Amino acid sequence: MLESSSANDLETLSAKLLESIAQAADLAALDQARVEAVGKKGALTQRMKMLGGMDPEARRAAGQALNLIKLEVEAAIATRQDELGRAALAARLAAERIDVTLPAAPEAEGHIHPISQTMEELIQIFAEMGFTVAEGPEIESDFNNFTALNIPPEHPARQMHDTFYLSPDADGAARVLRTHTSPVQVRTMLSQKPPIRIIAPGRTYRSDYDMTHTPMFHQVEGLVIDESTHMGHLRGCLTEFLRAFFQIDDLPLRFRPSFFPFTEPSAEVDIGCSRKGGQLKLGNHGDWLEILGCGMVHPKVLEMCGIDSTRYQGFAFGMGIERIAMLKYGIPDLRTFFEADTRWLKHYGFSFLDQPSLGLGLTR
Ligand code: 2NM
Repeated sequence: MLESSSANDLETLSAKLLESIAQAADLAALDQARVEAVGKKGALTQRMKMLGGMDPEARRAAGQALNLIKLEVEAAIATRQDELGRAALAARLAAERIDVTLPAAPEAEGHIHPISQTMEELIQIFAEMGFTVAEGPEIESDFNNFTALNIPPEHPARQMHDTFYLSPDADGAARVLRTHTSPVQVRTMLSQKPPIRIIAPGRTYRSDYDMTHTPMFHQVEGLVIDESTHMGHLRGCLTEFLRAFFQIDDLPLRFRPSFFPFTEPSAEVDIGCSRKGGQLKLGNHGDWLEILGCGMVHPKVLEMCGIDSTRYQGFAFGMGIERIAMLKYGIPDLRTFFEADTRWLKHYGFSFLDQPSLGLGLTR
């Protein structure tokens, strides 16, 4: 026992413990070395326990020596722990290194649908002319969609095979998928006092499907009501809009007499074009292309919508958004608008980062 605490023996033990601490390859090995040195049954702990059986002289010398070794061992453990921690961090940093100079991985890019783009463009133009955007539900009452617009019961638009009829509402009133956005104008007239200056863009539905018709399509209609609004205002407004939208400053317009139940007089508007070589080109080229319908709001419509037709008058117009989008952007086939083909969208769609200039070009 006494022998095992000799100075020589302690030196050997100390060297052995320090060596195994220095050699510990990771934190687990280091902890193992710590347990073997200063753990409950560690070499130093065991020797400390032996001190009690020694005579005082030897105990003091051996105790001092053991304490020194213990301090040395504990310092070595702390040092090695620090080294291993740094090495682990360095390894992690090396493994997780990011080269910020590498080009970004390509992202799938979305596109704005031509209908959305066209709506934004026309809203911008009408907004600059003082119009606000009005909206309404796609499921409408028969009254708002037909009756208030002076559409007679025998009118073809009212036929079952032209309109999507829904089950009646709780009060038994007939309901339809709106066949135009005019019910939005009806709601506006019923709820607001003139002057009124709104456009109503949105989805509309008709039971029709062929080369040039889809059961769901988009319209924008406009309504202006004031005390002295006249057809000259209608002409000026539509001229300004069509020239701004198609970005053709000298685009000619032609108003032809027509008929709608909700306007009197009514007109259809043609814009100048050329069809030379089977290619359609808009502009002042002598030929004409029908583009929209319009007229002065029928007094009966004003009255049914709660507006005094002896005091107020106004104009309205309506056009198909697919149609003007096809003309502006050279999209040949209507049905492709609704096929959700991402290759088509990539070709005809618009980038969020590359918006063409919009509006009338006014400075704000
Ligand atoms: C058109 C053509 C002519 C129109 C009329 C109205 C209302 F509600 F004020 F009576 N809204 N829209 C109208 C007039 C629509 O689309 C070709």
